[in-house]
Amino acid sequence: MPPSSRSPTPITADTVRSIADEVGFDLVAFGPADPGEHGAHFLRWLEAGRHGEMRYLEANRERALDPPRWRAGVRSAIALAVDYGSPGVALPGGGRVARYAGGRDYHRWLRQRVFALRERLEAAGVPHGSMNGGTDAVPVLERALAVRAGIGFLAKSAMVISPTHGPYLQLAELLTGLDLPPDDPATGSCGTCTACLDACPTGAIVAPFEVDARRCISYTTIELRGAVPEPLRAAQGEWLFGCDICLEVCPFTRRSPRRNLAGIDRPPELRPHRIVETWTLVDVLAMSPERYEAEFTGTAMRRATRSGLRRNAAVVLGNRADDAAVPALVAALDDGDPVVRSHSAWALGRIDARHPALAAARQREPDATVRAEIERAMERA
Ligand code: B12
Ligand code: SF4
Ligand code: SF4
Repeated sequence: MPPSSRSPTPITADTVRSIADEVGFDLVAFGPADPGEHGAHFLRWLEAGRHGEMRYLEANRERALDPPRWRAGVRSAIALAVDYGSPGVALPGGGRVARYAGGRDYHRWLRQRVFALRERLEAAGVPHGSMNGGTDAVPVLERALAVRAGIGFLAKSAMVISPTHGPYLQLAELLTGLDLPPDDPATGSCGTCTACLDACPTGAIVAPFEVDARRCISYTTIELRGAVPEPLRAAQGEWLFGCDICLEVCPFTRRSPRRNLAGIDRPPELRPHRIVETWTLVDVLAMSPERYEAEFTGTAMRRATRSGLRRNAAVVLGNRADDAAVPALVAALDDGDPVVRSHSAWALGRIDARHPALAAARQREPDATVRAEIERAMERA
């Protein structure tokens, strides 16, 4: 049956809402299945190169602008969100992790909820194969769909902020051929506030509503492979994975019902992972491929890769300038990964630029890029 002949809707909007609630979504709203006026902004952003090396965004461009290319016949988006607010996530002894990545990988459990919603709707009469959805790793502009459905308003930090739940929202969506009645736009706005623009340590929020990913710590610690640009390393501060500063300073953060829930009081999928409860930055820097596979599987932190996580750990150790990290950084100057060697040299240079291990490493270093990094580290003396 072609999608256009599916009206009237086989189930009511209230039924969809109550199923979404039952499968575990905190917010649900209906809106158009396309990004509308957000599409032009996305194109300008891509053309300005603000996506850096995230080539998948270019590759998905057509489907993001025109979701029926992803699933024929879709008309309405069921926009969904889960509040993941928490008091903050840090390794013992230092090294912060963005809240969204502190527990089990949300891509898995949230996608399962989207699929559960889809199955329940199919059982209720919505034709099989007429819906498509997911979270994050989907070729749609999730913020655009969420804003258009009324989950929240578009904030100057580029976050979608719910007037009732704040910015700590994981977004998901199910695109359908149903004619669901659109919800009203969310109330609220940033008004005259500029707290996130002022607080962003790298100036990544280049204008209200616009983030240059190349400067964003979330990009440099998660998506970027290879070296973190030197001028951004000090600004990375304590962040081992991701960054929450533009959310933490936001007055709407107070609206998150889960923001003060710690440990066992949290829903199981949002509880802190054993890595963030027991590992140190030195453990991350020194982890073997086997330990990485055994421990990071099932976490969102895996996105950064073993090399990226070890690189990030070196940067944070350098920023902390803790003498206790020196033996681990010295050992890492002999690592097989040139990215780890170069960032460890940078970190050691910040703690003790006269350390004899730097001069010795320069002598034996086979990689010209790493050698140059060691020399810059020694010049700080
Ligand atoms: C690529 C990406 C990133 C990149 C680029 C982010 C960016 N702001 O551009 C990087 C790696 C930097 C990143 C960082 C983060 N991300 Co991210 N990211 C994505 C991803 C995969 C694609 C987003 C994208 O296409 N960006 C390109 C820009 C142009 O589009 P956009 O961010 O959607 O912004 C829209 C609006 O800004 C709008 N717009 C902007 N200006 C204007 C002006 C007008 C007039 C109009 C009409 C529209 C408009 O146009 C854009 C398109 O709709 C989405 C998942 C998805 N599939 O959508 C998650 C997603 C956006 N990220 C998310 C999160 C949680 C984060 C972090 C908080 C993670 C962290 N703690 O480290 C940070 C926040 C940084 C920030 N302030 O944005 C959530 C956002 C949830 C929310 N409440 O908004 C998403 C939706 C993932 C999810 N499923 O939950 N992310
Ligand atoms: S996530 Fe951090 S670096 Fe990125 S825009 Fe927000 S405050 Fe800036
Ligand atoms: S900190 Fe202020 S300007 Fe930034 S998103 Fe929150 S309300 Fe908007």
